[in-house]
Amino acid sequence: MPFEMVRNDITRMNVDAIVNAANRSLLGGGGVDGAIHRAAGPELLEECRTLGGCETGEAKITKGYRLPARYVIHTVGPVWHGGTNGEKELLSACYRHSLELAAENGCESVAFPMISAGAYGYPKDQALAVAVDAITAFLLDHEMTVYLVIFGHDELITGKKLFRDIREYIDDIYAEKHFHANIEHSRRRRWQEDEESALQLDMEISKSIADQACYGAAPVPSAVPKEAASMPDWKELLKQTDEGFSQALLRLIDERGWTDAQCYKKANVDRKLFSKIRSNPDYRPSKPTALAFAVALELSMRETKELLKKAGFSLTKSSKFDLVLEYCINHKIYNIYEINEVLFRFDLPLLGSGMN
Ligand code: AR6
Repeated sequence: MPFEMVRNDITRMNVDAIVNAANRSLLGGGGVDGAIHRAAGPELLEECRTLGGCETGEAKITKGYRLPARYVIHTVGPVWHGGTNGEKELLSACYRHSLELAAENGCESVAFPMISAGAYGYPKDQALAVAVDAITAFLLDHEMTVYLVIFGHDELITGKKLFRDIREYIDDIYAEKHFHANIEHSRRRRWQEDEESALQLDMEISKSIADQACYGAAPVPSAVPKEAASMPDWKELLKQTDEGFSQALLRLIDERGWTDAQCYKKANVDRKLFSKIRSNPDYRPSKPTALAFAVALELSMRETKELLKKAGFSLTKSSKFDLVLEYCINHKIYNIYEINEVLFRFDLPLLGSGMN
């Protein structure tokens, strides 16, 4: 996955470079800075002494010494003074400069802590938003795997509106499930019936097309509802029913006139995995990957279900993950990073995929 949020201690990250939220002296301190120096050993401080400090918003690189990471990139975040002193631009510059330095040094994977979000007092939600924007902007024209490491479970407690709305939505559904078992039961039956009538419709459409192939122009079967009768091109529909996930995906990309890169970047899927999907018509993605493409392509709920079906999946009301996706797609929230932030807060799998 090109961009991923993870819960971890950054000193344990097995990546090419980890980023340190340092101070301008670069001579160590508390928080993540202290943890990195302790884990890397005294040689790190020795090398830092040779660097002559670092300005706010800039970045410098050293070796990683005893850390699993090859390099440490030291950046200095802004101290929060209320948000009117250029804090956002400076924080964004920290991410950009660190990533540029990582690219110059051939790093393919980099892990960041939430710079400035501890001792420097930057409000966590805002710090997170700046981090996500800066990292995803960089990834638009670079191939790299970037982790944003969230430390501890209390990090993102407040949550923004979208998270609260979705939590409410899920709570409502769960409450209904627990306290109105009968309603739930009849709902289930209705979904089942919907599914059955959809299946019935599929069968009738297929039969009609088969008739058309045998006897020429076929009339619309009388049992097919009006909406189905106005469907554009039945032959096309059957062709689409037959195509696999990979073919469907490539067709949808073509229909939009997009390049592959526009699509896989929007889907938070890495280039290597996309090449694999492109070259293998039988490729079966994981559910989060299939959904990542549905979101990137801004599919409707119905189109999403069709695409998922081609990968062998469906959406259910009893899965929190599915409910988050259902809410977002129904509300036309197609920013994958925004959705991933919500999934992350719920401790659910994130959308997108990589080869590793
Ligand atoms: N792994 C990942 N994230 C961590 C870890 C860890 N081991 N430890 C803390 N964090 P802070 P700042 C998170 O205070 O706000 C230092 O003394 C932490 O929860 O380390 O940029 C420097 O020398 C928070 O979300 O850095 C500077 O003087 C984030 O890392 C000053 O603090 C940053 O918190 C820099 O302050």
